[in-house]
Amino acid sequence: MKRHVASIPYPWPYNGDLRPENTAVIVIDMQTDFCGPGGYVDRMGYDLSLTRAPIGPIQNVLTAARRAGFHVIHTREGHRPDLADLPANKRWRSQRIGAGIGDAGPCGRILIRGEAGWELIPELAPIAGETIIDKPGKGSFYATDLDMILRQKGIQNIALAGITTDVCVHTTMREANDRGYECMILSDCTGATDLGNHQAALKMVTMQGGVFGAVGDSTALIQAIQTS
Ligand code: C5J
Repeated sequence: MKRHVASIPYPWPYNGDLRPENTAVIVIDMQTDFCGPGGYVDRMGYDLSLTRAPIGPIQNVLTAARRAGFHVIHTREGHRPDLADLPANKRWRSQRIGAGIGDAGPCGRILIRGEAGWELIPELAPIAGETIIDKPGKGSFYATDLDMILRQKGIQNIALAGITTDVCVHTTMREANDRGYECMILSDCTGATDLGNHQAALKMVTMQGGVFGAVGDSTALIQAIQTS
C-alpha cells in the first residue's frame, strides 16, 4: 500500500514507499548555541524566538516518529577544542560579527564540542539508540559518516527538521538530494535567524517540480506516520 505526506509541490515520498524501516527524521543542530540565551546566535544579536519556534512542532514529530519506530537522527555543529577542524575563514567571519567561534561566552567556548552551548537543548534530547552526528560544517554529510550510516540502515526517505532553515538544514537537504535520498523539509519544524530567509528557503525547494524534494509540515507528517 502506498503512503504519502500531503506536501508541496508533490505528495512525499515520490514513490509512496513510506515505512518506518526506510525513513528517518533528521533533527539538525537544535543546540543552545543556535537557539538558547547566551549562545552563538544570541551573541550575534538575532531574534531567538525565530530559532526556538520549531521546538514544539519537533517534539510532536519525535513523539509520533518514535512511537511508530521511525529512525531518528540528531546532528550537532561544532569544532574540536584545539580548533584543528575550524577553517580560518569561518573563524575570522564569526569574530567579525562579535561571536568568535572558540572564544569564551556565557555558555562556554562558542561552538566547541563538550561546551554547554554546543549541547542539544534538553527539550529535544536524543533517547537511547538514536544516532548523533557531529559535524564541523553546515552540511551533515561533509566530513561525517552520515551517508554510510543511512545506507547501512536502509534509509531512503529523509524528513528534515531543525535550525537554521537557510543554512544547515538547506545544505544538508541539498547534500542528501544529490546522493539520491528523497527529502522533505518540515516548514514548522525549521527556523532561521531571519523570517524572510526561512520563507525563501522553503520556496526554493518547491521550484522545478521540487528541485531538492518537498515541503510539508508536522501535522501532515504525523498524520502519515500514524497510518504507516
Ligand atoms: C549556522 C546552522 N547557521 N546550524 N548553523 O551557522 O544553521
